[in-house]
Amino acid sequence: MTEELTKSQAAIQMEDKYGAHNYHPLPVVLSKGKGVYVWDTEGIQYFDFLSAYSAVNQGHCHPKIVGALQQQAETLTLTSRAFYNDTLGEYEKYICEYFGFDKVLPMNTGAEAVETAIKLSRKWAYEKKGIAENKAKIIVCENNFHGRTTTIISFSNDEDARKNFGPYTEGFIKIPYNDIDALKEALKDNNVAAFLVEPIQGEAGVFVPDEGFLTAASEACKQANVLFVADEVQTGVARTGQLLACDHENVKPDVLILGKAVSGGVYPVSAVLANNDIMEVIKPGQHGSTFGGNPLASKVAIAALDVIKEEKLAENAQKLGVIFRERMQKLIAKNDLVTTVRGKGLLNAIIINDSPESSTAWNICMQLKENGLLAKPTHGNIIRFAPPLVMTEDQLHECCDIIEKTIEGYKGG
Ligand code: IF1
Repeated sequence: MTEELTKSQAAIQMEDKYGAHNYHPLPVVLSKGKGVYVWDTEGIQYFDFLSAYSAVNQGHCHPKIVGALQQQAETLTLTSRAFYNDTLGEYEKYICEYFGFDKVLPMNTGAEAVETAIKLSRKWAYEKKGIAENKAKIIVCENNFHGRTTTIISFSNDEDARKNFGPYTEGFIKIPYNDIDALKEALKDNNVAAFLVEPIQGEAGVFVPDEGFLTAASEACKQANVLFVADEVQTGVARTGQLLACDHENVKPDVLILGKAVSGGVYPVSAVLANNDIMEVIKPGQHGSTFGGNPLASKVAIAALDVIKEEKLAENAQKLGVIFRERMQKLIAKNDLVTTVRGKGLLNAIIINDSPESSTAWNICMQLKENGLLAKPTHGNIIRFAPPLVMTEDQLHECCDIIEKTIEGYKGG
């Protein structure tokens, strides 16, 4: 007689049988989320220390955001842009004033917003900068992560992300991250339209550039009449202790890319913001999306961004981030399994003292799960820690206790 499967086992089996195997999730099956907590199908509670890759900054199922979704869902969900509606203008005004830009082009996923920014930058280069058609180039950084579309993976150097997805889109120049001299050298090419950069490289392993890099990069781009395009899909919306990671240096990008926590993880919402001299190159029929800027997305995004300010989540991320890194430094001082902690606000990572090819980081995450905290390695031996920004100081200490207990008690294998 076959043994009765648990709900979790059944769910995993179904995904394995019917779903593409494009992920390798930690073996936990979640069925409920609230604030900083998630519960699995067996009712076990965990601290969520990934926040759906920084989409759930406001905490799971935030009542104000869910309420906005529910109310609009019973009113008007989607009109397409073939007609006007009574929410899009309100949302566009709200988000432009919120981030300080003249205009927004609303999209749905982060990758779509990155693609939009690439198209916008190229069009600006041809029609405003005067670069010869099809000659525009965009500078990107090694070890970037900007999404998974064919054009975006064309300038990735992550073999898993790009191998056998060719032929690749041309027109990208790769430079080392955090290397202002390499950027200045690349900017000598008169065909450069834009510099596309993550203010902190998330997927690569939470690489924080040197203090002043963003300022120097932005100024070098201005000198070269090149657009400074900040991909804040993961670092934006208060995650790093400021509203935007660029705000740590008071750098204002020419083009701002947002996603993830713009909706608090309740609905796919992304956005590209720029001033009129750039955004005006886009004319009717030249770009769009069925769901882009729909009434549901608009109301959810307004509520999600309200929550960030009302609950002072950037300030909380800044404060708790300092505490977190101090706690990790104390752990590093007494245990050589962890060598480094790095990050800003509540976007942090620890480096495990083992080869990237080892399964140590994965095994530690499996043990963290057993101890009530969910996190996942980014690359190899790096574990990203990104809890919801609504976490309290006491909860953060409880999580650090779990991490400490897990590292101290790790027996390998
Ligand atoms: C996956 C990574 C994080 C992003 C930045 C654009 C996008 C992302 C800076 C695209 C998306 C997600 C994608 C998800 C895992 C996650 C991720 F590990 F892939 F790199 F967060 F670090 N710019 N990041 O981080 O946004 O289209 O996904 O809405 O693809 O595995 P998206």
